[in-house]
Parts: sequence; C-alpha cells; structure tokens
Amino acid sequence: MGKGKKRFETSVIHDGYDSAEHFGSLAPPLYQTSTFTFANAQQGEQRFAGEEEGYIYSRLGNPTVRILEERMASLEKGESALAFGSGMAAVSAVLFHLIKSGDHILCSRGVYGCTFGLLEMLKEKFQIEHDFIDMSTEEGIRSLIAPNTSCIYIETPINPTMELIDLALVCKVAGEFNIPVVVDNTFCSPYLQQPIPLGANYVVHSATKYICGHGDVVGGILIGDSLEQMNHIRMTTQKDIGGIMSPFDAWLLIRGLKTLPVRMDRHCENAAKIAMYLSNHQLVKKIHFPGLEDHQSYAIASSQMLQYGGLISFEIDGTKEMAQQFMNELGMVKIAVSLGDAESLIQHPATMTHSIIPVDVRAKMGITDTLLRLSVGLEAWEDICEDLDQAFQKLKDMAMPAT
Ligand code: LCS
Repeated sequence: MGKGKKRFETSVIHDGYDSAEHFGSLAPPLYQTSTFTFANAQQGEQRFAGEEEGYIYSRLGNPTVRILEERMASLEKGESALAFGSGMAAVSAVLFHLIKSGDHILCSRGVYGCTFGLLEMLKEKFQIEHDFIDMSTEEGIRSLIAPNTSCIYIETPINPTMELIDLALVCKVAGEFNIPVVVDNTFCSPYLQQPIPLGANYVVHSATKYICGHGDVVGGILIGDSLEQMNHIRMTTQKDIGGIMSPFDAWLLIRGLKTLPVRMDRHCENAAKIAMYLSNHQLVKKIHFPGLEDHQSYAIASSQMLQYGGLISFEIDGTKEMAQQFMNELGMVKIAVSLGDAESLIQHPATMTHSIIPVDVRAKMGITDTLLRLSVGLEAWEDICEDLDQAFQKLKDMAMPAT
C-alpha cells in the first residue's frame, strides 16, 4: 500500500514516522531540546538562509513536533500542519495570517467563549469587525459578505449548542468570492469529519480534546490546504508570535492519536445511548445531540460526519439554580470544562466556557442559563446513566419533598 493510501486507523499509528530514521525505535523519540548544534558557522548561515535543510531552534521546528504535524496533515487531508501551545494559539495564528486592520470576519452563529474574546479584542484594537450568522442558506451567507470580508470562521458542531453548518455549502459560496474558510474541527476530530476535502482552506483543533484524549496536554493544531501558505505562517506568525507546542506535549499527542478511532467509536456509542436516556427524561426540557432524528442538524450530521460525536447539551426543565444543583449531585461525572477525555465531564456554559459572552449575544446563540454540556467519557455507559439518574432523582426529591 503506497503513501497516502492507508486507511485512517492505520494512518493514526504510522504516518509521518519512519523508525528506520531513528535507530529502529518503535515509539517516536522525544527530542527534548531547545536548540540544535551546527557543525560549523557556515552550516548555521546556510540553515538560516534556507539553503540547507535541518533544524535550527525548537521555536522554528523540532523533530518530535514535526512527526505530529505530518501525521495531522495526513489525517485532515491537508498539505501541511503546525502545532501550537494551545488551541487558542492556533486560532489566533490563522486569524493573524488572514486578516489585517479594517477587515471583516464572517462567523458561524456561535463560537467557543475564548474565540469570542479574541474576536472582540481584534475589533477593539484593530477595527476588525465580525458577524455571527445563521449559515443555513446560500442567500443568508451571501447577504453578509462584504468587500472587506477576508475570512469565514466556522465551528461545526458549534460549542456548546451542537448546531451544525453545511461545510460544502459555505465553501461553495466562499469560493465564489475567493474568501478563505477556517473550520474549527475540535468537536469531531479528523476521524468524524474532514473539512478540507469539502472545500475548507484551514482546519484548527484544540488538540487538548479528542486528539489528546487523556486530559494531560493543552495544545493546538492548524492544518492548511496550501504548503506555501503554511510555510509562510511557520516563518512569520508562528515564529514571531511564538506560541509553539513543546516536544513533550507533541510526544504525548502522538501517543494519544494512535487510539483516536477506537476512543471515538466508544465516545460516540456511549453518547448515543446517553442521548436516548436524556431525551426520555421528564426533567430535560430540550436535548441537543445531532444523532437524534428530530435534531435540526440531523440530515447534515448524517452526511458530513462519520458518527454523531461524544458531546451532548441539554436544558434542565427548571432554573439556573436547579441546573447547578444537578451538577452538584453528580458523583462519578466530574464538574470540569474541557472535553474529549476518558472521564465524563459536565459544565455550565453560561457561567463557565461562554460566560465572557454578554447575555443578549449568548441568548441569540442559544445558550440559556439551564443549558448543560456533557462530554461523554469512555466509562461503561450504564455507570454514566446511573450517575445522571441518581442526580435527577435528588433534584426531583428536592422539588417535591416527601410529605
Ligand atoms: N475551539 C474550540 C471549539 C474549543 O472548544 C476550545 C476550548 C478551543 C478552540 C481552544 O482550545 P484550547 O486553547 O483550550 O486548547 N474549549 C474548551 C471548552 O469547551 N472547555 O474548556 C476549554
């Protein structure tokens, strides 16, 4: 089987690494070094001039980090990838690359809270405007594209409302105007969704999540469809702003990636079962899981994603205090932000991940005070369900105390 023809489950284990180049070491080595020695002054000069291949300094490239970058580029079917110290560093690098003062960014109806914070900062400091829009129709997208629109930025599914965007549709319209499309693929991982073959130009990941899978790394990845553009980002935005990934974090992510398909299958399987349970519960007012047939994005999810993901948001039928009380009653399911870990995690977006967003904007995005986001872990689904069930029972007992 030739290069680039391997199946996904094989690529996560093998791509970007040849043990023959590393003394036969089965596990990719950890090059925990800040700098690289030159044989002589002339070699240093040639490396800096780009006349000789080779490493210089770990902010400009590191062999362990490079293995991860090559593997991620292959998994997302891009030309090249760059690893960053966090998902936000990857998001800011691609935005700094694409926009300049006075430009306009068109965004999906919702985005992660810190992405919102970054967009606000860009507006305040550099007069870069943005609009959050419903991207469900061609006309809707076209109507808000302005002459200074220099980027379309999409999350799908959107954190935390689980609304999906039809990527092929958006990329078709963007192509007519020659506007680059950036997709935050954090919620899916490349196993469930690959935006570049659908027409996107850049994919970003908070690698902290499913790519890592074990809750022990904060990292980000940017993948691009153009080697030239990505090399430019490497030698400008990444090098000079400097939010790079450490070799040790890259090493952990290479290790985590090997089990990505196996983990994702289990996350998705568990989430589908928990979603069924929640959708039948009388204390759940609304459930947002794209794998349920009556979800607004079910049709897009079925064609765009391999499976429906491991995240579920749901609204408690009650008050904000009841939603918080429900969280407090949970035992095994941990109260924590982040997602994609082996452990099931629950958080309250209105007061946690999306609390920076003003109430009226949050309301337009569909983030209510009773909305909870559950990242379904890898535990036995019955144990997750039992924990949710006992917390609901306590909530019910509190609402209707025994006489
Ligand atoms: N994009 C998405 C969709 C995210 O969910 C996050 C983090 C980021 C980018 C930023 O990545 P980071 O810098 O944290 O690696 N999302 C979080 C969340 O929902 N809970 O805690 C962090």
